[in-house]
Amino acid sequence: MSRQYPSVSLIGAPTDIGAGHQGARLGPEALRIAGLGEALVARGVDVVDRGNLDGPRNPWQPPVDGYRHLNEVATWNRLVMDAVRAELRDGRMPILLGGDHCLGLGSITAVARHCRETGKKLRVIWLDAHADFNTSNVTPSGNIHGMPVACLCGIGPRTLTHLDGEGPAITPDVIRQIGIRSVDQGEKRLVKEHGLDIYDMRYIDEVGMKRAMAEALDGLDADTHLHVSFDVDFLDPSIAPGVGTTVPGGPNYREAQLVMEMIADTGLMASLDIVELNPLLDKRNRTGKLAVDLVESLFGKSTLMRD
Ligand code: NNH
Ligand code: MN
Ligand code: MN
Ligand code: MN
Repeated sequence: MSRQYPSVSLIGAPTDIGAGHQGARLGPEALRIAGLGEALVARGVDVVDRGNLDGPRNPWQPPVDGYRHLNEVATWNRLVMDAVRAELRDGRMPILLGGDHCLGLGSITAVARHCRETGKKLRVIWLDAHADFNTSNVTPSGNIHGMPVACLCGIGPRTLTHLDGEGPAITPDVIRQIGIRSVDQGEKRLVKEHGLDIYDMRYIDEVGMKRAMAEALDGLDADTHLHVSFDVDFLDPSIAPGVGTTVPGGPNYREAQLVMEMIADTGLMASLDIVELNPLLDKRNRTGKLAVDLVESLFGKSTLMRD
């Protein structure tokens, strides 16, 4: 028999408020059409689709003081935080359907709070081509989807670093970043300064995905809440073209599967973000379907005889 998973709630956050391309706001529908809910039901998971959150539209303005759409980003993230928090309080597993990656801020702020309240340890696995550790001083774009990790660690504007009225959600030691291959100039200095644990593509080339993931997942125990923040641009663009910021040289299909399978093997994943899918840049929802395929593996689909 397969492992028991907690009940899942799908939460759509249809916005590209933090991105430099429009189209990620269509991500939740593309994931639904690709069969995300049905695929989880087929895995024996109880799934409820909560529908979409309703936040401000994208005014498509240039950055102001190094931030594009700061107020709208804060509003969307508060909505996400409250929705994720409600599901966790109910003992359910929230799956955030983005939307761009600025929403990881709201999602993980809620998860971190839940962990403080329940005495759980938190580990965040951040699957991405980018480190998302920019600040208004160093960002090349002003796009806040390049800043959520810094904000979560308390580096950023107070509206974002204190989203729930409390202090920064996490410290850098909570995070493991996998697949990184595009870090901006000033961002490089910041990630070093703050000691971020980054398994970049160079390291993965050298030691292999298996060892990189084993290290990233080291030290977990039954009291750990594992949060996975899956930026679809983590994947190599040859298999996942439907994202706004493609970076060549990402994990191939098998490497990506291995990542998901090794996470599934821990049995500890308790919340998930799927972000940055941009159906307008995709080919026949291919990237959406691939994302669903990989999420199925997060729920144990391709793991034989280990349940
Ligand atoms: N680092 C770039 C920036 O801050 C790109 C960020 N884009 C992302 N991050 N998709 O995951 O503008
Ligand atoms: Mn819980
Ligand atoms: Mn990202
Ligand atoms: Mn990215």
